[in-house]
Amino acid sequence: MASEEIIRSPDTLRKNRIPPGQELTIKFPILHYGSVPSINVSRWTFTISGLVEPQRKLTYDEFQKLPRIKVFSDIHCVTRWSKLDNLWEGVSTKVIKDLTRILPEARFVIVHAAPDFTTNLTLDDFFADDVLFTFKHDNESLTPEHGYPMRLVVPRLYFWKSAKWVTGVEFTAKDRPGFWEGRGYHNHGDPWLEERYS
Ligand SMILES: Nc1nc2c(c(=O)[nH]1)N[C@H]1C(S)=C(S)[C@@H](COP(=O)(O)O)O[C@H]1N2
Ligand SMILES: [Mo]
Repeated sequence: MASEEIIRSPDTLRKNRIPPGQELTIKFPILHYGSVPSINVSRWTFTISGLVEPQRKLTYDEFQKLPRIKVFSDIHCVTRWSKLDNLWEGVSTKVIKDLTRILPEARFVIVHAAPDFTTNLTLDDFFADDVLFTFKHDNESLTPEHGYPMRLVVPRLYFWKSAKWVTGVEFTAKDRPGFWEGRGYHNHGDPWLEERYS
């Protein structure tokens, strides 16, 4: 049942779905720093660290067995392209709460990804209903360029927060700018407020 349910990201219900300064594309551009990592799922792990008790490390098989959701969302890249009508399938970030206990001091999440990538989110942004760790885009397995085997999707923020090749999440009391946030991108990144650079 749960796997059939599609969560609609609220921005897809707007009358005008293109945020200010954005242009529509039907392509799916590829953007990242460094080269595409080739990931062997038999060695892939997902680590939950920081202000959690206990710390957890899941194998690919363990992660695959977690309950699944589907999310329908739009993509808004800070380089000004938007791509509407994307279907994702994977694990809701809320499932983390069933895997460990998040300590009350935790207020932020640092998402860790290959190769040496991080991005930071508040707990509210990370645990929003439409945020997921996805294996699929439009019913197809993610390609290596788009994050195989797994990426985060944060539909309500610019796409740089949607880390590809995710390796884990770290809960922290203090905010810590991630890779792009430390290189001039906005700390939050709401496309409707044009939070592009800081
Ligand atoms: N691991 C990793 N994830 C990343 C990035 C990166 O450099 N490394 N770049 C981000 C940026 S800036 C964008 S716009 C999107 C692009 O995703 P796409 O290549 O699937 O379109 O990935 C995001 N996730
Ligand atoms: Mo980007």
